[in-house]
Amino acid sequence: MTPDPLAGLPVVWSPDCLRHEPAGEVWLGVREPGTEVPDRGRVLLDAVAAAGAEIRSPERHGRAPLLAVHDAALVEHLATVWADWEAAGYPAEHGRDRVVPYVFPTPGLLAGLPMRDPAALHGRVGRYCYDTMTLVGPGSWEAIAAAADSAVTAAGLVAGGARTAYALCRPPGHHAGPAAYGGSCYLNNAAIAAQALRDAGASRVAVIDIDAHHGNGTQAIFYDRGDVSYGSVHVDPGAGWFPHYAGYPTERGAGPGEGANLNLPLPEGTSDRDWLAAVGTLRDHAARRGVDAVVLSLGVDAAEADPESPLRVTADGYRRAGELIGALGPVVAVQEGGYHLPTLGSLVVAVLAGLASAAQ
Ligand code: SP5
Ligand code: ZN
Repeated sequence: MTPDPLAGLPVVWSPDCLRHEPAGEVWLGVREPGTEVPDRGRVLLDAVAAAGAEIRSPERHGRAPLLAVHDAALVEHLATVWADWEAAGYPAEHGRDRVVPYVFPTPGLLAGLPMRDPAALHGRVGRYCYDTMTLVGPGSWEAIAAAADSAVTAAGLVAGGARTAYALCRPPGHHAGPAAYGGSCYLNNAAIAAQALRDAGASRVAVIDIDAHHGNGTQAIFYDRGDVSYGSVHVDPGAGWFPHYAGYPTERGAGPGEGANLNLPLPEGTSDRDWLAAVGTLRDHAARRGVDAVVLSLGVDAAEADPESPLRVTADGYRRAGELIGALGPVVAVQEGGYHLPTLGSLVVAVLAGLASAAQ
């Protein structure tokens, strides 16, 4: 590899992305340290800077790009819930230093009744959240907004002619749907970037998701649309993996989006050969539909050493995935998962180097 494999590659980064400190996740009733930690941002920044990338700050884009893919009520909830939680005095109670819901208005609870807006904040916080692993604390909103701004800024660079741009953002986004957050995700940065590309004039956008988990939020946002396709390779939810309820191959899109959604679940233990074959299938699917710009949901948690998935992709596999996807067209890469701090930086650099070499 050349000494500066990412020379000149624009990377959009805000230190505000460090301000989200979930301080754990409640997993099967027990608060554990959690893996979506601020150090992920620091490690990634060090790695791309050492590889010669050009670091720049996001512009502030306000709420419009968020509201283009999310319900206003979800955005308002995320922007205000921590202040409300604090004002209501919960943090002073033992262990209640983060927002964690306890009641979720599932279809079974509502049983046909209309949705309510409960009076108690602790009743209301389950309304937009679907798990116990996605905590909100002081600084979370600043990071969530900075991550979305980074994605929009990276999309703007590509819309303006850059062949590749990378939004180095956290918290990640691909599990966040139109009106729901979970899976360590709050707003869907990749979907926001894809819609920003559409609004900047790209007629056909392909979202390609190589995070180890299915991006149920991105799928939901674009499920009935033909202008933004979604393809994902991920560990098989049918074999017991998050997000459990989505990511099956029978989910192919609806209405004008029929056939635009492609899920390729893989068994535990899958390594480079079969994983890259699936990435190639995603590329072919996007190419067949026609693509003006690509959004790459860039999670590297399918790596061998990652604690959150049983896939076994190597750094070389990631570089080759970058080459495959970079050949499709201009790419906005948006950071998703990837949790093994010692290798995280080199894995993301490998993908970005593959994208950059395909763009030559
Ligand atoms: C963006 C992203 O990669 N989100 C991944 C969310 C999946 N989290 C599933 C968590 C399952 C519990 N983790 C077990 C850790 C064992 N202590
Ligand atoms: Zn993941």
